[in-house]
Amino acid sequence: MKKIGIMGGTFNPIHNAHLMIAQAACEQFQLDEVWFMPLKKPPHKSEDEIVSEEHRCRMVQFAIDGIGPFSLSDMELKRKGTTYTCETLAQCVEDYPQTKFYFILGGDSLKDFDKWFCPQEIVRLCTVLAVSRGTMSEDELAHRCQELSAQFHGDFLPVSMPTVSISSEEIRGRLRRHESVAGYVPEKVRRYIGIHGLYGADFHSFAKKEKELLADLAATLRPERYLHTLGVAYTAANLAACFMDGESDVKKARKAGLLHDCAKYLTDKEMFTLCDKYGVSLTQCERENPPLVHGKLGAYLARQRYGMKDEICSAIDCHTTGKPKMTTLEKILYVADYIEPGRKLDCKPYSLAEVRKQCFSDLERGLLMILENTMNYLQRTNIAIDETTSETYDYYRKKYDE
Ligand code: DGI
Ligand code: FE
Ligand code: FE
Repeated sequence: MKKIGIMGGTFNPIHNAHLMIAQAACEQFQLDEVWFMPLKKPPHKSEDEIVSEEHRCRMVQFAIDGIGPFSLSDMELKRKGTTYTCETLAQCVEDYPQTKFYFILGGDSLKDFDKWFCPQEIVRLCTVLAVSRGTMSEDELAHRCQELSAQFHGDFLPVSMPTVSISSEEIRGRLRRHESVAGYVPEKVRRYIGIHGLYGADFHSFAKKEKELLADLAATLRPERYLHTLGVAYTAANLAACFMDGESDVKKARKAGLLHDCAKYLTDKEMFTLCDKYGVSLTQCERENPPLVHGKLGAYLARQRYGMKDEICSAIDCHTTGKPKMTTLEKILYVADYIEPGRKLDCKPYSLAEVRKQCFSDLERGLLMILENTMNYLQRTNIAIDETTSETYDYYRKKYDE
């Protein structure tokens, strides 16, 4: 029988003690998995106190990234209306037969467990693992577990943990006072908080060195997007080695690749807000089609926050739509975005294999194939074609036909 631990919490923000608790529960009860389950914002708390579900989920994802048995569960967030733990657990039990569930509970919740909604139901559905967070000694915890087990006719088992007095509240306080939270939260979470300026944190000053740049990107882009970014950087560098002059061009192409989707860490709403804030003007078509916006905003961020030069910024600016009369670097970025090794695209009429070969023998011919595929895709899927996309296609089609 599979054993799954559930850690419910607001995770506002998630921190290292949460990870240690999950790890201790995992080891001491041989759990196969631990699900981190963010809970909804109670209606009486304000947005300042509890950041959005999206931010909390992304921080959890970054915190557990690479830790095999840990995963994010949006089960509670997906439920409609007011939710109660006992109902979510009942759903788990129903959805996952042949599984034993362990509900991991921190010391303070343990004190007023009897005031929870339907505590008997929770106990009937799963074993409760109780963790003391410094407020109770091991003996007191064991005693409290016995009391609760007797009172609710269920299993309450203590998890032993070294005392770590980190709390989300303390972290928010530190951030408000612009103190460092290094060591309190995983590094990616720390960067994420800084880049988004959450909890009144100092807005992160963006990195210039490549190592820092990579760390920033890894902490903000979703993992697939980060891998795509590395693929584009790698491909762009190789294309530059083929079609440009020297070492410095290869470096430029690599930087352009790394930063080309740097605005993709934002939601559509956040992108529009930042464009307004920074005075990045958008066309009507861009307002109606958010996927078009990240190039322009990315170029702005590349210049203002990462200190990139014009050549690189203009390549980022037009990497989604292209434009007539592109420079070699602009063509390289546009093409690399399409053919990087991790891409899985709906490619018609030219297959990705064909396009890749062509790009490395004749860059402009490859570019035209991609434009043709893109026009074909946009028409088939009924997506509004941006003026610049069709102008670019017409321009290179005509140039090639001549
Ligand atoms: O950011 P990536 O996913 O790596 O790739 P990209 O920058 O080429 O963006 C691809 C997205 O842009 C995809 O969702 C289709 C969209 N797109 C590209 N050209 C046009 C377009 N969307 C509209 N509405 N019109 C276009 O002409
Ligand atoms: Fe892009
Ligand atoms: Fe891209």
